Amino acid sequence: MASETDVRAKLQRAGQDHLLRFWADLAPEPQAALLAELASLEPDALREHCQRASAACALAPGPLLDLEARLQPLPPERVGSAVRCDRETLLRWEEEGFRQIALNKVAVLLLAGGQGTRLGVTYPKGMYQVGLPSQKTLYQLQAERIRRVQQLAGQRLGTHCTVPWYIMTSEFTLGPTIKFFKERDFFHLDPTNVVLFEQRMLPAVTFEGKAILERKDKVAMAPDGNGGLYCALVDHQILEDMKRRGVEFVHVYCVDNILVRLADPVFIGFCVLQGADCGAKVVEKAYPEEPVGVVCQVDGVPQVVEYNEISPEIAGLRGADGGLLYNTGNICNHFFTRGFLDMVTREFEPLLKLHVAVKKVPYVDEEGNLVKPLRPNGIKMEKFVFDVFQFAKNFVALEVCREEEFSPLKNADTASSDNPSTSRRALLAQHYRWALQAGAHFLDVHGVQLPEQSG
Ligand code: UD2
Repeated sequence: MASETDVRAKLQRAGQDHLLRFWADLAPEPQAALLAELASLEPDALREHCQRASAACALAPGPLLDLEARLQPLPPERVGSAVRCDRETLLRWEEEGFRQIALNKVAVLLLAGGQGTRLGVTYPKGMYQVGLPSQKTLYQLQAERIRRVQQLAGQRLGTHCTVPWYIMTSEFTLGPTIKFFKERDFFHLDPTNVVLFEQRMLPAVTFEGKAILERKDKVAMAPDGNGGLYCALVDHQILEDMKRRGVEFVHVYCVDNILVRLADPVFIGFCVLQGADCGAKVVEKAYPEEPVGVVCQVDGVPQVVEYNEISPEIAGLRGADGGLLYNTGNICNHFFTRGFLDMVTREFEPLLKLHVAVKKVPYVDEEGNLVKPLRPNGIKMEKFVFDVFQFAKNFVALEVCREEEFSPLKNADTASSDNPSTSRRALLAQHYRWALQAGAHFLDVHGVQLPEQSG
């Protein structure tokens, strides 16, 4: 193990030796823990990270400047619609998707390294249950959908197939997620087909470019954003694992959308038949300020402009038909070929933009007292999963029906939208519609048929 002297010298090189200022106060065990944490930070990378964070924050967090002139909606030839296409086309996409699944060429990859701060839970969001009668959690719903899509593809094509489930976690979510899956017998999935791996963490930094101590013996660290995926794929040899299994297409999605369709055959089939290397599902934005990224073109290249980086003026622009000009809302459902991911990890990852998030980061002050700041005091730097779209040779987007596919759980019930109640209602309404379509009637307690509701 590295000695205190070595670590102190490294930190001095990085201009960060204040991280050891409480060293003399610590007992041997916390000393060892702090040393281990600090030893893992490479001095040049640490110095660069801190300088970059402070410089990027000084520049101008918030709406990107001069965006309006550089922004355009996606050209129509890049966008398909599962809402407006004819039935035959939809069935063709679906058939192709099922075929690829049956051939074991499709995997799903869950981004589950987030901290769920807005929802206010201390455990991974996937373990949350929104109060369904079945009491199922988000993880359970997802696991069951994987089993079902495997079964449907297998039945159609007479094979026995597997959709491996890759789950990216972080220091916060790995341990509890593994425990949760083990205790529930991996929801009857074969554990060898559930691959959990961990993304990297980065220090939170003050506006002056100093890494923050959250305790005398602990640096304030945060996951490096869902775009940390690309480093994590390399760190844990995930693409090699995919190759070994014959996986060619990956459906990447975020943990909190209760309606998510894992390995959605329509989406997979659409992207494969378009010859896409990269794709995104979109829904029509509900209102200009909705917290979803906008899938569009910047300087003629497909990109997502995140909701906190677009100005209200641009978000509110209307087209000739009166609808929002930038109405293709990102629902964090992405399609990548393994080849594309391989290229990104080898060539493009270092070019990914670092996005600045200014947050309230608890810290210890000069006297060693724990402070919970009332105002933002720290910078967290994050990469975004969709920032690789610009490197695609053939990017496509597929519009899907919001009611059927998107109801994210972001907030606690105290907020008016994207909360446990809205998620619960969205799923129950979907099941109600399915039951009606299958010919079911709903009766009241007296056995009288209830009028059909729109959902
Ligand atoms: C995400 C999209 C946004 C919109 C919205 C729809 C990004 C960057 N933004 O915004 O454009 O589509 O979802 O619901 O994708 N995560 C990690 N590691 C991290 C941080 C996050 O795995 O370091 C995961 C997180 O667990 C979640 C997903 O990424 O599954 C999205 O993260 P979020 O909820 O912070 O993103 P949000 O709602 O700001």
